[in-house]
Amino acid sequence: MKTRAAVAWKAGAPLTIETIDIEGPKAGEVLVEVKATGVCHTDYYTLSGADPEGIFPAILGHEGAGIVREVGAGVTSLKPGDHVIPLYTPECRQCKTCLSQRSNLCTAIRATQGKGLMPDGTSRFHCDADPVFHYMGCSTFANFTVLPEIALAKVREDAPFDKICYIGCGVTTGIGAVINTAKVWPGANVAVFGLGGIGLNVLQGARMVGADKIIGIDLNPERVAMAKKFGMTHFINPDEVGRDKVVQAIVDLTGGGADFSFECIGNTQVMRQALECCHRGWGESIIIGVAGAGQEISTRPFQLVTGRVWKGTAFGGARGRTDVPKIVDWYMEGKINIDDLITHTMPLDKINDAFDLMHEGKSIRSVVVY
Ligand code: NAD
Ligand code: AHE
Ligand code: ZN
Repeated sequence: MKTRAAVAWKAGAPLTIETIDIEGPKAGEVLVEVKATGVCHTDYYTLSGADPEGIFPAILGHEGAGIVREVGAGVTSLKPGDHVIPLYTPECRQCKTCLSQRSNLCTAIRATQGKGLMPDGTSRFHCDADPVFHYMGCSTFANFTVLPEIALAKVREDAPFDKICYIGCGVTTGIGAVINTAKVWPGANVAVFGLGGIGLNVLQGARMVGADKIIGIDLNPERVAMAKKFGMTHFINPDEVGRDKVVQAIVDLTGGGADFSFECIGNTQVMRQALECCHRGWGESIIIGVAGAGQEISTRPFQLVTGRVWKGTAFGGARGRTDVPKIVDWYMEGKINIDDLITHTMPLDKINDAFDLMHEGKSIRSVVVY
């Protein structure tokens, strides 16, 4: 069959809307009609050419929601009509990592996923007989896409696609980083670097678990009003206090350092600040931001010797098939706010506007509605 899709032909070039061929689902696979997709900073990161795994041509997008239209042989947990959220971190429940219960980084299909291919080593997308690569196993910038069964979370049918698509990455990453990865405790002091689509969800996660001071750090002063709404108690603009004084400002505000910090930008200099603003003896810094090819982090080992901890998180440590349906419930029960973070919606043919709005600092999340 055919599908409309926004194709990334090469690094740095705008996406173009094409009608391309999509094969039906093979064994263990599912055809999904994507109803809505968010545009995450990571989509831009890969499009920019900074992603060592970036391959072109590809159909980007990994923050979607939609409806199952067809299932391949052997699929037992999903049927046509089910509402689903694609998972770039699948949950096979059988690999060593899934069985360990120590990490969400399921290994069942990671190797082929990183090469832009389905688990059998081929692509379901073609344009003029040439393969077009999948992205993060999701490719939600296509109206129809194919995913392995283990990479789909089944969700309730009364939840609006144009809001819950954001649970496919940003919401779960931010809130999950607080709850699953850091395990922030009530009364903790928290510092959040970068108040975009991820950082604002870290704020609301920190407020949910009862953090005390929740300090937001961003270069964009226009983020303050939204950040306060999502739980920020104090704001630091590095351009106002001086970029080399941010760490001291946080240490002063918290009486010794943050119990937890989160880097939600992808800037390795800021990652260092996020570690060094943590409390001596126990402060933990969680890296969420994704840095470009070849970039490295550094600090004095003394920072770790004296008890600070550096960690990272992917998809907020969430086990997608288990946790994502629960987060959809939280949204439907009014426990978390998604609506205010979706600042822009657009049809697929305006998808490049979403990247422009991101760069201009005007959007939190743009959502493409098919
Ligand atoms: P975004 O563009 O919406 O937000 C980034 C924010 O950082 C903006 O508010 C911007 O003003 C601010 N900023 C930029 N440079 C800054 C600096 N030097 N100091 C302070 N603030 C600065 O991006 P997003 O969608 O929130 O994504 C944030 C990062 O998280 C990206 O690197 C993205 O790739 C990554 N990410 C990681 C995961 C994961 O699972 N680990 C999941 C989703 C996104
Ligand atoms: N491909 C990059 C790494 C990109 C990356 O870290 N991705 C995050 C999700 S970002 C979502 O917006 C992730 O989950 N990583 C774990 C994984 O297995 O990919 C690179 O550096 O090669
Ligand atoms: Zn993302």
